Amino acid sequence: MTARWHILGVGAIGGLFACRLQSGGADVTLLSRDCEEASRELVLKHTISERFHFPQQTITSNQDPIEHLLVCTKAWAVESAIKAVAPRLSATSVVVLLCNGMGLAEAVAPVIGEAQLVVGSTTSGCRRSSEGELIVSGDGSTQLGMLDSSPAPTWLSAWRQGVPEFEWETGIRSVLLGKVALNAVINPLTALHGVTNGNLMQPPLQAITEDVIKEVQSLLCSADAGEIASALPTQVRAVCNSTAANHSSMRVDMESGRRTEIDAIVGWLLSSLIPHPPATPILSELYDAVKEREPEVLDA
Ligand code: KPL
Repeated sequence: MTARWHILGVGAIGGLFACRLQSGGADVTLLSRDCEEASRELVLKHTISERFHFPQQTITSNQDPIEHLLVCTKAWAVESAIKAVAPRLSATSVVVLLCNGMGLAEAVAPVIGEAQLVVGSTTSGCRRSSEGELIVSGDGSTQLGMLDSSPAPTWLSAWRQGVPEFEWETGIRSVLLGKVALNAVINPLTALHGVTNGNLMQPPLQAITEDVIKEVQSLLCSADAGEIASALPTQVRAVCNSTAANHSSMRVDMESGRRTEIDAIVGWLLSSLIPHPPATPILSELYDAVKEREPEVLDA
């Protein structure tokens, strides 16, 4: 039977996964906050250019049940976005969070009732061109899993067929911790210096990148995540190289005058990972510098 997926948060990553799931055989509908159009075309440019067509619903216009919901909103918008569709969820629904940052599952759990919550991580590189096309700069890898380490569910077919380097992961918390550590290194530096991800691997920013990696490693080691800490330098290098031309999501947000995900990324590492974190002066300074640049009136 064809799986039905609704996508909430159709930015670069949400759009990319909408195309990937449709390619994998799923029946995909886009959810929009304000767009009245009943359908939408997305153009995906990778090695070739492809056009995908989707039905579209405004979040509140339709009350049909949602079977599978993929959430790709900004971290700070996840809770309110899911609240808006919560009446369409039931005990048989699946909600997949594919967002940057940590602490989101805990915030969302009370909102989704008995629906099943799945969390995920991707290192896929994708940006939107000024014409709105989705430009893929790196396939990356994508993992989904449940925080209680449940084995793979039966609805993964479209993911396995449409998403490159996809895996179901029973140790998803470690994957998310690795990703938040990676984002804590790459995102604030690229945003504050206005550079591409690849620039972090070259002088003059290579030295500060290495210093930030060391501070993030010290946080991870104090939280008994030594293995993730050891893998971090290689991970940062690999992602900076595979998405070298990319603007990180935090850079894009900052340059567009939007709220960033600094709280769910660096804020979480500094305040929620462990009760008594070691001193991380550079990371704390980066956090403050990004907060200073956040717009005063936050968009929703
Ligand atoms: O997740 C990302 C982001 O920009 O938020 C990376 C992996 C750094 C790719 O740009």
